[in-house]
Parts: sequence; C-alpha cells; structure tokens
Amino acid sequence: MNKHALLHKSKSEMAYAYDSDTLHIWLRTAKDDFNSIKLVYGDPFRYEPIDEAQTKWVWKHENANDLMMDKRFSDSEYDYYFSAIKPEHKRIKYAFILDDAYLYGVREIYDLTHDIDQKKRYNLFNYFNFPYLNEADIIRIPKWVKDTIWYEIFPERFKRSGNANNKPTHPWGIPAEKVTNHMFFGGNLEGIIESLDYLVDLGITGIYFTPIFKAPSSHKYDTTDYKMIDPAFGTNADFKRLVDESHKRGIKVVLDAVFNHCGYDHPFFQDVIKHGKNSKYYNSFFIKSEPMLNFDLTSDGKPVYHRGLISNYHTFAFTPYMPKWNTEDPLARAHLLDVARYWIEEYDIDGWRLDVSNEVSHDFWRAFKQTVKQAKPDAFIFGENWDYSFPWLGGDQIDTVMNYELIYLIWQFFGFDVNIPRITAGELVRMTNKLLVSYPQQITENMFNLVDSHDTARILHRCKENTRLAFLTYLFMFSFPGTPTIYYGGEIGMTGDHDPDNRRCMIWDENHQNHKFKAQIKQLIRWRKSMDAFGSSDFRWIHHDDSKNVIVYEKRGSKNLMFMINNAPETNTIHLPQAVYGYDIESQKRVQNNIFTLIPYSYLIIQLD
Ligand code: ARE
Repeated sequence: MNKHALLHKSKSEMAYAYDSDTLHIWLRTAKDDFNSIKLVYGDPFRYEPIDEAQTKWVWKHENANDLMMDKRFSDSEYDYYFSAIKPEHKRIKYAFILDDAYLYGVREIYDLTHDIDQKKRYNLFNYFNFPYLNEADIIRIPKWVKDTIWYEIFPERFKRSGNANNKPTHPWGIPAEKVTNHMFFGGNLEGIIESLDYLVDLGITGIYFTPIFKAPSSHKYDTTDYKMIDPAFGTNADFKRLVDESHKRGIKVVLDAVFNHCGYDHPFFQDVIKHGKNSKYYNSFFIKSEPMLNFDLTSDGKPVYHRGLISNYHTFAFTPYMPKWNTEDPLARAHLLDVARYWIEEYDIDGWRLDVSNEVSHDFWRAFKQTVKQAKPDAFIFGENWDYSFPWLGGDQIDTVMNYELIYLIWQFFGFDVNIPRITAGELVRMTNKLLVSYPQQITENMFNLVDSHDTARILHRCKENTRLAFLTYLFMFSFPGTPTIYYGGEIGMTGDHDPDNRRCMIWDENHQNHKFKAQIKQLIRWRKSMDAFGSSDFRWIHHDDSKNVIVYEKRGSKNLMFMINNAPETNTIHLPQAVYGYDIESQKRVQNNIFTLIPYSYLIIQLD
C-alpha cells in the first residue's frame, strides 16, 4: 500500500457542491491498492461529545450513511474514486474506509487505521468536513454554455463584404508565405453578417471574436478606444446589427476583453506621456522609472521597438505598444468596468473572453464578474489561462478558461511538432484523468475546448497536413468533456504555422476548400448535438495500447458511446477485454465483437446497447 498516493482535500476540486443538493467527492489512491472504497458520511450534529471535558465530536455510526465509491478513473499510477451524494441537512462530516481500514490524517498526510477510537488519535484523527452547502458558494455556469458549438473569428481575416469602404493594404488571400501582422486585408463586420448563414449551416451556436475595438494593429490587442468599433471593421451600429442577426440565428456573441493592457495610443496613457506625474492617470499604469519613454519614436510618434528592449513602464510581454493597466487604480478600474457593462447593456453581447487573464489581479476579476453578471446574469466569462487555473475558477471571478491544458495533450499525442515531446497513449490516459479531477465537474463540462487558435499553429499544420490525423484531434476534442471550438477555416482544412501564418485570409473560394473535411466536421457537430453522451462529462478510459497508439474510451449518457481511435500510420487491431454490443454510428451496422481492426488514422464509434 502506498500511503503517499492517498489524496483527498475538503472544500476543493475533490469535494465540492455540484448543485443545490449534490456534493461530489473524489479520492485518489495508488493503482490497485484497494479492492473497494466506502464513503461514510453523516450530519455532524448527530455526533456526541467524547465526554464532558472534550468537545471533539465522536462518530456515531448508527447515524451515518455509507455507499461504495465508483472507481471512475485508473491509470499507470493512480485509481480515482468518485461519489455524488445528496446530504439531508446540507452539511456533513465524512470518512473513507479503504477495504477495511479508516483513512485518517490531516493536511494531506494520511495513513490507515483499523482502530476508530478517536481518543487515541485525538489531534491527528479527524473526519473530513463539508461544513455547509451554501447556495451562494455553488459554482454556477450559465446553462446555455455547455450546449454551445464555438467558432473563433479573427475579424481582419474572416470576410470582406462587397460594399466595404476600408482601404486594405493587400488583396484578399495573397500567397500564404507572405502574411504578416502588419498587413490589412479589409475583413469587416458587414462581411461577418453576410457569413452568418454559413455558420448556421456549419452548426455553430456561439462566436468568440478576437478584439474589434479601435486599435492600430491588425489584431486589435492594442486598444485605443474600448467603446468604439474599429472604423476599418465598421461602426457601432454595424456591430448592433451583427449581434441582432446572430441572436436571430441562435448564435451567441462573445467579445475579447483586453483588460490586462491597452494600446500606446490610449488617451489615458497619452496623458501620462504628456503630463508625467501630474497626469491624473499616472497611477492607472505602472511607470517604473524615468525617462518613461526609453526608446526612440518614429516620425508619427510611435515607439521604435527592438527585441530586448525593456520599457520603463510595465507592459504585456515586453511590448512598449501595450502598457499594462493598474486595475487597482480607481480611474482605470472604473473605465474598464464601464466598458464591460457598456457592451452588454447597449449591444446585448453574451459574454467576455478575458485576454491574458492570469496576469490581471483576482481582485479586479471579482469586481468584473459582479459588474458583468449584474448587467446580464447568464453572461459567460472565460479566461485565457494557459496553465492550471483553479485559483480563478472558484465561482467568484471567471467561469471557465480556454482549455490549453487539454490542447497540449492533444498536440503531444496526435500532433507532430519538433518542439513538443510526444506522449504515449498511457500518458494521455494519466494526464487526462488528472485533468478531469482538477476542476469541479460544472467547470470541466463548460471548458472552452480547442485544437488551435489565433495564438497557435493551426492543427492541420501540426499534423503535417494529414487531414485524417487532424480529424482525429477534432473528434477527440469534440467528445472530451467541455465545449468544442473551431478556429475559423479549420472546418475547410486551412493550415498555417504560428502567428502570423495562422491568420491567413479565410478561404471562400470553394475550389480551394476541403469539402470532404468540412462534411466530416459538420457530421461531428451533428453527432455532438444529437447524442447527449457525445458531449457528456462522464468520460471513462476503457483500453489503450502504447505500442499501437490506440485508445478506447466510453462516454455515458442516455445511450452510452464507445470511441476507438487508431492514432497510427498503420492498420491496428484492438483486442478488448470483453465483447462490445451495439451499432457503429456511422455505418449503422450491428457490432458484437471484442476484436476490431482499424485502418491508419481512423476511428470507430459504437452506440452501446
Ligand atoms: C506578435 C508576435 C510576437 C511579436 C509581437 C511584436 O506573436 O512574437 O513579438 O507580435 O509586436 C497580440 C497579437 C500577437 C502579438 C502580441 C504582442 O495577437 O500577434 O505578438 O499581441 O504584440 C502568452 C500570454 C497570452 C498571449 C500569448 C500571445 O500568456 O496571454 O502569449 N495571448 C493573448 C492574445 C494574443 C495577444 C496578446 C495576448 C496580447 O491571445 O493574441 O497577442 O494582447 C506558452 C505560455 C503562454 C503564452 C503562449 C503563447 O504556452 O505558457 O503564456 O501565451 O505560450 O506564446
């Protein structure tokens, strides 16, 4: 028995309220250390004091409930046990009985005992506590989110309408190797409105727009005016029409909140450049030292940036074009919260994606969440955190995040990238198990899942232009707990390396679209929408084989689904421990076998009897 593998934490991602009546409890043990785990729980006020002198509560088993926990995940290192319980009085003390021994200890230092007499272990032994299930503490994600099929649009490169009057610097769709962030191809809001029916046909129900407010760059992450649509994209009235037309089609609209920093041209920052310490906005930024502008300026007053330059004020990365906001400053905070409210109240957007969310203070995000949810209670807030994000996801700041923790695993198992080490099927199992126990289920099932974005190489590029392999990544992402996202053009087989090559103009010429791939993506979206198990959060690994790079997992719902994926360039045969009975959802052929042969980079999805 490996007691160091034992892990449970009260009031954490391992013990939390899923809804008003239900508590979810997880326990981790070393793989195969135990045959069964019993959860014993009861209302602490049914305990009795050990004796007059001591106030420690003693467990009166006759009052307790118990149930056998479900071994939900198992991998090369750990077993993960899960139970959902509905305590009668919304508070519980609970304990775990591992085979026939009690788990005891504190601060994650655990051991086992067969002697439950607390007197002998007074200071050490304690039961776990879920003191009270308060409604206000329950993490709640807007109900519409988990059914959303997301589409990410980079407006400058998505569609240029026929009557556009902005002046592009380059014709739409120039040869790929030439695209840079300093080019303007004239994508605009009118063009997006013209394309909404294209998104409806695809099956999209939510759009995440990268920034659209006035800013000098093509990517608009250097905001000059947070309350004005960039004139190259159109007017605020155009945006109102875009939201209205999207809502008419059942499509939600989420904007990009660039609140970690603004652009060099933002009037607040320009006022500090002009008036220095006498500016009322001086503390809206982090000016480190004088001279504030420790770089040359171009003839039109812009920073001359060279790699290695470190500005005398805090910025995003080391980019002098992006001075970092001091969101604790009252003027900065008031300005940004006003923006957050404005686009909801005046334009009825459905949520915000938070740029560089891990570098903005938790205190600001608490104020932001209150502002946004006051303006629209079912607005969705998701952050851009590339790593473990629970400190932001406790229900008081951000709903969920872009699931870059998952994307890394998808790239490492399916993709080819010289800079990224591959992982085996077994490691994928182990890491996804860990991921699925890292957050409360209501967060996991609303994660913004993706295989690429405007910040990463496109997935087809990462799969060396192998569309069969690229489709497997979409299939895995669409069937993993969370909500799926397509980065514009991914559905028609667009490719591209890292930024800026991943921001080529959308290909609208049907002669250059991969129609077979698009049909597969549309089928995937239909499956996701029509079979509740496809997108359910009940994910269980069934089998994997490192030598063949095959994986088999099950999704549970009203009709359970089994997914088999052959992530290899050769045909592989999968031998399952027991026979499978059901229907291949693609061919509708009857299946009853435990041996399956899959051709290179292929899959099989069986709806189980
Ligand atoms: C571009 C080039 C840079 C170049 C710069 C020069 O990519 O190489 O130096 O131009 O101006 C926006 C634009 C980018 C632009 C950038 C800076 O879209 O094209 O860079 O501004 O001007 C980290 C952050 C994450 C951030 C990424 C880019 O954690 O928040 O870097 N993503 C957001 C947006 C971006 C946007 C900005 C922030 C700035 O989504 O589009 O960039 O507002 C690892 C790390 C992550 C890191 C990630 C990607 O996984 O863990 O922390 O993300 O790699 O680098």
